[in-house]
Amino acid sequence: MNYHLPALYILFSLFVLGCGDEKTDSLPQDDLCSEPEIGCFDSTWSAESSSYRLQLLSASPLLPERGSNEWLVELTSKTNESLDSCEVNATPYMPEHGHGAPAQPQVMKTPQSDYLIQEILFTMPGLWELTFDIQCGETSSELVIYSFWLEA
Ligand SMILES: [Cu+2]
Repeated sequence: MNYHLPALYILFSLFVLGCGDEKTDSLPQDDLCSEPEIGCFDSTWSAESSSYRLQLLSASPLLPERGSNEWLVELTSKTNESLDSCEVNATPYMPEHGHGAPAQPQVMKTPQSDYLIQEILFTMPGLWELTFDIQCGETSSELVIYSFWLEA
């Protein structure tokens, strides 16, 4: 597994998106989301449970697409302490359709204690809900949820 791939993808994506685009310093996310009231994808999203916070560090592709997506997330306590010996599971779900993804994403802890989530399979446009099940040490697990609208 190559932990440096997401960064390369992002650099490449920035280069491609930057060409011929007036807004070279920011991604035209609003233009790409037809349902801002539901929630456009935020490339700097963070989400919390009562004890934990997840922060997206990078995504490949940079904006989610149908097919396989890869996200790198940082797990900390809500007081911003780094955490060790935690297990993270991610489950995609479409609440409006009542179905999930055809396979469970693979989660790999990186040497930096971030979590690389691979094979997040978005099969169709619409509202997607990512539920992250976080278990640290002997404490009971908590759920962190992030939802966004996936464009066609
Ligand atoms: Cu669906």
